[in-house]
Amino acid sequence: MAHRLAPLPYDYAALEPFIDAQTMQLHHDKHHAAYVNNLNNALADYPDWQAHGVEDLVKNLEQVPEAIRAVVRNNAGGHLNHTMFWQSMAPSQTGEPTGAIAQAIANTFGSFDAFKQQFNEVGTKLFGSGWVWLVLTRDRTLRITTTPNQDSPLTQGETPLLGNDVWEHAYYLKYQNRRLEYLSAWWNVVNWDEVNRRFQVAHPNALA
Ligand code: MN3
Repeated sequence: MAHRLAPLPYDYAALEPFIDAQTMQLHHDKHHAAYVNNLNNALADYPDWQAHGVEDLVKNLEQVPEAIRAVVRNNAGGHLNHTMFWQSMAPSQTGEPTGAIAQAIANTFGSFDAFKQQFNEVGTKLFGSGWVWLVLTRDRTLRITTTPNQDSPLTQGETPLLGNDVWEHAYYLKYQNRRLEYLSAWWNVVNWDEVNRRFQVAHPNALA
């Protein structure tokens, strides 16, 4: 059972002017596709591992055969992270969180503006390629964290609720070296309905 690249849930140009169509096309059709292909190639000689979903793979990396563990870590992680990333964005958003996650963010970080500022700062300071995340920890608190490369917070037992890709391929065509400008613009396309859905699954008892 091979892993598949799902189509983008919107047009390449749907997130303009915040993320440009050419970046979206290359990012999805080339970068994400490569993670999927590399993962399938790595698993080709390991039929017992082909039925595992990507979440399962990144949660149980230590059990993956050592010969393919690094490739699976990078490419199952890349496939999972990008699938979440596309779903975490949408056109015509308000730029403001709603529902239970809005309340939880305000309770944890003081305000949405304070949260955004902290998230942008952490994303700006991340050295090299990686992701900045809002996660739900094991003890069900919200936390901003980063992972290097294509690592998933799931490997550390934390549940990713929202993540931004700060690899240069995610923004360089439009923003060049101005990562903070990209991080700041990105809030305009965050799909808070999807973040709330994930929050609900991860923490069904959170107060609305
Ligand atoms: Mn990427």
